[in-house]
Amino acid sequence: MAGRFAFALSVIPAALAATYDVHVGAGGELAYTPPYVNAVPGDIVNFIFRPKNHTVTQSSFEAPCVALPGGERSGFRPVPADTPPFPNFQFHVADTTPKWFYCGQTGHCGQGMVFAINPAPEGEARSFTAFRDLAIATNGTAGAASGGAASPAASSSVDTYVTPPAPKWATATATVTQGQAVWTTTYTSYEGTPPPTPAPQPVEHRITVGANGEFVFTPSNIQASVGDKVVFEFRPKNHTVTQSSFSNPCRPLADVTGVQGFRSGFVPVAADATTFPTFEITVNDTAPIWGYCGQGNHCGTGMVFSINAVESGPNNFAAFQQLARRINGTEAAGAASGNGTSSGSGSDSGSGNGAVSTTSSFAAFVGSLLIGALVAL
Ligand SMILES: *[C@@H]1O[C@H](CO)[C@@H](O)[C@H](O)[C@H]1NC(C)=O
Ligand SMILES: *[C@@H]1O[C@H](CO)[C@@H](O)[C@H](O)[C@H]1NC(C)=O
Ligand SMILES: *[C@@H]1O[C@H](CO)[C@@H](O)[C@H](O)[C@H]1NC(C)=O
Ligand SMILES: *[C@@H]1O[C@H](CO)[C@@H](O)[C@H](O)[C@H]1NC(C)=O
Ligand SMILES: *[C@@H]1O[C@H](CO)[C@@H](O)[C@H](O)[C@H]1NC(C)=O
Ligand SMILES: *[C@@H]1O[C@H](CO)[C@@H](O)[C@H](O)[C@H]1NC(C)=O
Ligand SMILES: [Cu+2]
Repeated sequence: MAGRFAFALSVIPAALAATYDVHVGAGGELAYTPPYVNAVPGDIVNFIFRPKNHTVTQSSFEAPCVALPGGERSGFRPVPADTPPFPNFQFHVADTTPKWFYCGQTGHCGQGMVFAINPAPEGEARSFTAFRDLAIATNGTAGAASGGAASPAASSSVDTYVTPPAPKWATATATVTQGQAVWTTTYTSYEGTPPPTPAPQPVEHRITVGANGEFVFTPSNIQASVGDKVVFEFRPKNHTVTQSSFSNPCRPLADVTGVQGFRSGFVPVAADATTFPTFEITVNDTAPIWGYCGQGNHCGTGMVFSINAVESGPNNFAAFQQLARRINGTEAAGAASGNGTSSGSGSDSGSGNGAVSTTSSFAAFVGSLLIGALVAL
């Protein structure tokens, strides 16, 4: 295992590898949360065992509640009530073929306590719901008769994918003092979001866009204080920096909320360029900021970034990137937030309202960041 881990580190660019936290039995429920993830080689699925006594045991699709010979298994992980830190078990994703798991505790699998990595989309024969239904139908026993393919009829209309809930936003005001300037800001916040305290000494953060020809922001998730600047530096190809929202990673913020987010527009950079154009925002608010590249399907491959994501909560950077990949850069996450209008197709529709500087001097752009009550992000 250690060897495999080292191998993964050596060949997978760190920025592309994601770790997905999956809670096992959260809230006393017989469920994995989220019930499945879409992952790419190099990613890690980090199972966190909550109280009770569960397992993570690999199975086949056909026999959801039977251990797969040679498969991964955590063994029983008894956890007394309310005793963090919780034990964990990691599964290293080596390929994109679907992987199926269940809890081996008596009766749990038969009640639908199953998990999948890279299941087929809902509606198809080997979707997560079809797998879960099969576990329930066989009541935790031997699985589908004669190991045949699952009947698509086993798939119910219940969509059990749990998109992380939209955070409950609150509106707060704070008096912000920075140097000579004092102003009252209204900002959006939720539990875990720090107050908009300006950095004693504003910092300039730099995010490289498309380094080494990869569809990636480097770094892709930063913490910044009020007053800090974030400078995006565009590398060769033709990317954008476009603000979006957690629930709709690949659509401009304005399309979803009506709030004009920042956007760089397309910034083509020649392959042999030696100076790199930049696009800059000033952080006015510690509420999380989400964004993506609007070129082609870059967003669908995970070309997204966040600023001040609350990593301890469900709406963390990894969940955001996973959502972008899951929807493959296309429509909104249906269940995510009540009014998901879903017309968009992950694009940056125009020149944008930001200024792109072709030198390293800063454009005088201040991001219009999530001011006011954004109830449905
Ligand atoms: C956990 O469950 C297993 C299987 O039912 C059992 O053998 C083991 O004693 C349990 N551990 C605790 C601490 O309850
Ligand atoms: C399912 O299995 C449990 C034992 O795990 C048993 O008590 C229960 O009666 C079974 N239910 C059905 C519908 O077969
Ligand atoms: C950059 O991409 C946009 C959108 O695909 C396209 O309209 C534009 O022509 C591209 N620019 C260059 C220089 O390739
Ligand atoms: C954003 O920050 C600037 C100072 O960097 C300040 O002048 C401006 O009023 C802030 N905007 C809001 C809406 O708070
Ligand atoms: C993702 O979208 C691209 C087009 O943008 C398409 O070519 C590709 O097949 C899609 N992949 C999946 C897994 O749907
Ligand atoms: C959400 O959609 C419903 C009906 O489609 C509409 O009545 C409501 O005003 C919408 N809410 C928002 C915040 O757009
Ligand atoms: Cu791009």
